[in-house]
Amino acid sequence: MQQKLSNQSVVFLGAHGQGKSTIAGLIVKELNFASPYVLERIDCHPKVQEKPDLKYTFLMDRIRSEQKLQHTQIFSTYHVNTTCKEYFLINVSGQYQYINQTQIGIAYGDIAVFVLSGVKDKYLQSLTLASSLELQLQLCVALGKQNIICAINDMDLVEYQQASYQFVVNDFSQLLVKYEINPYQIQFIPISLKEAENINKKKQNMNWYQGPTLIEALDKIPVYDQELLASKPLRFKKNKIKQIRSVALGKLLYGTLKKNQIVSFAPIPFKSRVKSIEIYHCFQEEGTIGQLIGVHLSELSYKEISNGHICSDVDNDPAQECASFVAKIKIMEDFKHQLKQKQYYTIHFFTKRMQCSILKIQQNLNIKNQNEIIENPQILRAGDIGIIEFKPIKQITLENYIDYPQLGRIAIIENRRMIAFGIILEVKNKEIELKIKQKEPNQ
Ligand SMILES: Nc1nc2c(ncn2[C@@H]2O[C@H](COP(=O)(O)OP(=O)(O)OP(=O)(O)O)[C@@H](O)[C@H]2O)c(=O)[nH]1
Ligand SMILES: [Mg+2]
Repeated sequence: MQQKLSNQSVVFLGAHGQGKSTIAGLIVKELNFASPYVLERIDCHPKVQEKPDLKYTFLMDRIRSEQKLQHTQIFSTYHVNTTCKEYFLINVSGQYQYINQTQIGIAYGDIAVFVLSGVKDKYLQSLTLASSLELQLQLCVALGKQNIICAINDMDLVEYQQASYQFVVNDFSQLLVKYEINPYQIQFIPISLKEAENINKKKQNMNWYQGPTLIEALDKIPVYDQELLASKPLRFKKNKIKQIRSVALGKLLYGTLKKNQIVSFAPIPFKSRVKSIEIYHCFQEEGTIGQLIGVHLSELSYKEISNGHICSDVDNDPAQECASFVAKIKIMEDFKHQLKQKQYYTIHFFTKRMQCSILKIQQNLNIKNQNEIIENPQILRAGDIGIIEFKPIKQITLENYIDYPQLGRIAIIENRRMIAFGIILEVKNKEIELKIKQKEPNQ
């Protein structure tokens, strides 16, 4: 019997137009997962006939408006595998206006591949406030994504010069250090769309580069302990990628999801039965941790469950609606204002982003005066570590960091910059009474 491969999701990040979709498409092509029929159809596209380089970009950017405007708009995925791992490639947009989609991608990704341009001006442009590159890196830090790879693209445009590569490596390393990431543990790979340089195979143009290719670097990233995650109560995050009848699409984060299991989708108060489980167009008896799966439900339709709803087992620690939560957060050193009680802030959770008000600042664990703890302070400033109680303005399901680490992390964003990040210590839930959804009022 064929051995089951472990799976990981790879999200491609970077500013707009740096080549994220192109690199993801090239990986699909290099691993021979692109169907000849699809490639033939793409070849006939007038834009591809004008500029053949777009062929692999269009493998990921499949929607007509994306192809017309030549930028990614919505989250798209592709399923590929190498000899040692299965990958879900996640393609997101680099533009700030689609930050919700980008956040879903970051939350789902086990490995983040930052695509940076080797062309100095294009790279420097990607670091400006208008681009969302730094915010993407901040969200990776806040959501605890530690597996990062940097791909330096466009090497053909700088004549494959090592100096251009080195400039980006040195400059981006400084940004990584700012967020306490050790650049020596990160692989920087020079790549190019032309001849698919250093994607799967090394070509002759960059003999000065001795490191692994992009696919080798992905294969080297260790896999997480799937058994440990599967032993916890069920948590499946629903995401609005596609809307087909009563199929909930999302990622299995913890526990096991089996056919005929009775589940609920917090915060809505209805139970449902899992009719079938679909993984990349194949029906399966149960879902595997980390995979992006489609769950066919009886009684509930996709209209009732929306983005960010959490599916859990009704008999084993069912998820609830959050009334308020206490979080320990660290405020960034470059935050120029103050965090005050009763003010509203936009918080990015694993599931979605939402406005929350500060109910109470409980403590300031002032790191500048190591031993001092200030109880009930009125404000928090740059560099402080605080314990704060927040109240979300709308329905949301949250979990504490100890029980469900992936669901217990937060980032506070203001003016396109992260101003604080931290973990959820305690969640005060509203009790939901679960009931079966009745199709007819009298049934
Ligand atoms: N010459 C050259 N062009 C490249 C390379 N990689 C990507 N491009 C081109 O750069 C353009 C933008 O690429 P995309 O893959 O759409 O960029 P993106 O990062 O996905 O952009 P958004 O989806 O808008 O965030 C396309 O026209 C590609 O053909 C490369 O290595 N060399
Ligand atoms: Mg794109």
